[in-house]
This record gives sequence, C-alpha cells and structure tokens, in this order.
Amino acid sequence: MASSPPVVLTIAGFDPSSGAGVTADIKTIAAHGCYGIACIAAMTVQSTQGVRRVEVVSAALIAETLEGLASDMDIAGVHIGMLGNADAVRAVIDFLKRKKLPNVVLDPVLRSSSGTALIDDAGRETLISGLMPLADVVTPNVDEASLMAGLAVTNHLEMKGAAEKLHRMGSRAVVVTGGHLKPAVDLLSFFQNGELYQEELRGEHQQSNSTHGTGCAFSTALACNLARGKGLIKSVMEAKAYVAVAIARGQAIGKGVGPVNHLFHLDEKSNSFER
Ligand code: PXL
Repeated sequence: MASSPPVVLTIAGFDPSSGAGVTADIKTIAAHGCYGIACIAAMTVQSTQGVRRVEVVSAALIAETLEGLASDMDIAGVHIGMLGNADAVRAVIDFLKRKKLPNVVLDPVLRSSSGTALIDDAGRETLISGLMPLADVVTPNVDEASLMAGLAVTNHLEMKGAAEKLHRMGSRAVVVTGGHLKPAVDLLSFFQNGELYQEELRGEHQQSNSTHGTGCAFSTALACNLARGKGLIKSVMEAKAYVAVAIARGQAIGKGVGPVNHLFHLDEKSNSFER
C-alpha cells in the first residue's frame, strides 16, 4: 500500500526568491518527511535584495482554496505565515473555527527584515485579537513580540514579560525567537496544570549571510514536528536545531541576503536518479 505521510498545510505569502513564504515552507515540510500543501495568501515581488511590492489575494480565493484542501485531505498540522490584510486574516479565522484542525502554528509576520510592512494595521489587530487565540503556538521574533505586546523586548527578561502579556491576550503557547540577540536566546512559554512554564533556549549566534527565511523555516519545522506527534518542547528544540544547520549550510544565492539551506540533507545524497 502507498504510504501516507503527515499532510502539513502552509497558509502564507509567496516569495519568488524562495527564501521565505510558501515555496520555502514546502521545502521545510519535505525536509521533515511530510507532504506539503499550500494556500497563497499574498503575492510579493522580491529578491534576496528586498521586498518591492505586496498584493494580497482575495479572501474568497483563500477561503475556496482552504475549503477544497480540507475537504480532500486529513491535515495533521498547519503553518500560518504572511497574510497581508484583515480580510485574509478573517478568511483564515473562519476556516480554523469551522475545521478545528490540530497543531496550528502562527508565525505573526508583520514586516520583512528590510522593513517593508507585510500586513496592514487592521490586519495586525485582527491577527492579534482573532487569530492568535486559535493557534496552538505563536512564534514572534523579538520585534513582533514587542509590537504585539506593546512592550520593549530587548533581552530575556523582557521576552518573558512579553510572552506573559501575549498569554493574557489569548495565546496558548509562545516561542519568542531571538536568534540575532547576543547571546542568541529563544523563550518557550506555556501553561501546564495552571502554572506558567518558561524556558530559555540558548543557541549560538551565527554570523552568516544566509538568514533569509529563518522565521518561516522555524515555524514550519515546528508545525511538522507537532504533526509528527512530538511534544511541544521536543518540537521546539528540534525546529531550532534544524534552522541552525540550515543557516550553517547556507548556499551563496543572489546578491543580497541569501536563503537558509532548507534541503541541506540532500547535499550528502546522490543527486542522480539513475536506477
Ligand atoms: O520572513 C518573513 C516573510 C514571510 N513571508 C513572506 C515574506 C517574508 C519576508 O520577506 O516575503 C512571503
């Protein structure tokens, strides 16, 4: 019988340079041995040198795509990235409320690393009030955590405060990523038996020009690990380890900030398909 790997859905933007967005997410999902499916919520014009333009897909097209996929397949995990505006966010909220899918990871994409807004103000508010409470885990970087919580987030103590505020605003579990802080540290925060559990996860800060797409790769890897039935802590640790290797094994692509190497495990394998 044909095998059936876990199906992981990514709802995100399209980055034509494939460092971030749905095409990058499909690579991450494949690297985790899962089957990737995608709903494009927004188009971007960008290269490794930055984002030039954003156009959001209609809410009706997003809703129809999601409906078609969910009625056809058993979805084991969902990754949500760039959504663009409030209509797109509402389409995703409506979908999640009706389908009640497992292992939903929300990467609250607000801006590109070059500073371009990837969601409008109304979209950000709807994402925080309506979408964040529907996700099992939310994965803001320090800048996103700061904007969402309305607090400064520059060190691990402030990360803890921001995570607590995000819990009060409705998030179940939070990973604040601080890979570019020195020392590099992420914070995992969630409630267990009514008690707040917060753990600092230290990493090595890597000086690298292959860092485009780290947030997408981390949150998508997390969704895959959860979809495989790994617990939250193990899923977060393994997603961190995956991204660290993907950065370390980065390839020189483009003239700007290059992508992480999502498929580094293929480097060791033969790229010949002769039988
Ligand atoms: O890294 C955030 C991000 C997510 N999704 C898309 C993007 C970007 C950054 O440029 O383009 C589609």
